[in-house]
Amino acid sequence: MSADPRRLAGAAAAMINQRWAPDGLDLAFVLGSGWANAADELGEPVGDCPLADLPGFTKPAVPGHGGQFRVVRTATGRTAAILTGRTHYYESRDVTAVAHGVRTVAAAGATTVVLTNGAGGLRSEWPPGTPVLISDHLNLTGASPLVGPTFVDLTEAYSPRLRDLARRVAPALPEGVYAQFPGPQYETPAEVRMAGVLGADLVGMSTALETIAAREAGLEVLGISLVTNPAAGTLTGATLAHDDVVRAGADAADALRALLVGLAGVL
Ligand code: 8IG
Repeated sequence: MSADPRRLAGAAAAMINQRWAPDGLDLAFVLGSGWANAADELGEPVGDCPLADLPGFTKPAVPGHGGQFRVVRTATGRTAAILTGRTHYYESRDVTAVAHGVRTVAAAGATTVVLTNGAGGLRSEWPPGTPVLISDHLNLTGASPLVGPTFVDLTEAYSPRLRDLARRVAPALPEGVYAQFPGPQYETPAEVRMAGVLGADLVGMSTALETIAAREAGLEVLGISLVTNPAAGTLTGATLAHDDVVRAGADAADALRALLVGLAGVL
């Protein structure tokens, strides 16, 4: 992505506002692996288009990831964007492309973003299908979407206020630290052990970089992982397959839909 990132996000935001949200967005949901099936019922549809039709977005390359942009009016009368798909760092090591979604919804007026993902879980008490609130992250990509003297505070990157609201909807939601690896390969068991020693409870490939960009853009962030597989080596003998990830999402769809609808009611 060579054009100025802020101008490109502004162009996408202008199109969104003109077509579907003249008074601006209030919030946005980015639905990752396993979550896209849960997009229905978040609100009354206002309009939608393929993500790739908006300036600066490209088609998601991953099977099991959707690629739609949708605007809905929630039950509480708020205007929400739903992105069923995202650009991952591993696609072309382009952090600007990774940040484009959150920058766009911020430019379109959103003040809150719910970032969801599928992740490997390091805790045996979190079987596949368990949603987990992200309390903090380890950015192990060696990359950042920020350039220049942009000293963004990440002390409360994952809003304690929004985590409290989420627990009001789903009191049993556990919390954990999300470590983002660059991918696309899954971790080795040794890398998972390393992440555990460093304090990680979840391993993934998307959300830390997006959160950094979202905080720079002034968005309040709620992060939720769906554990779709035990992280490599945490179950003896098990190997990782993308099909299992897709299946865990399909199996959890009803519970995730209820969680998202509940969140839409309080955010
Ligand atoms: I879904 O086990 C999903 N995404 N890094 N490791 C990493 N990303 C993931 C995993 C996993 N499962």
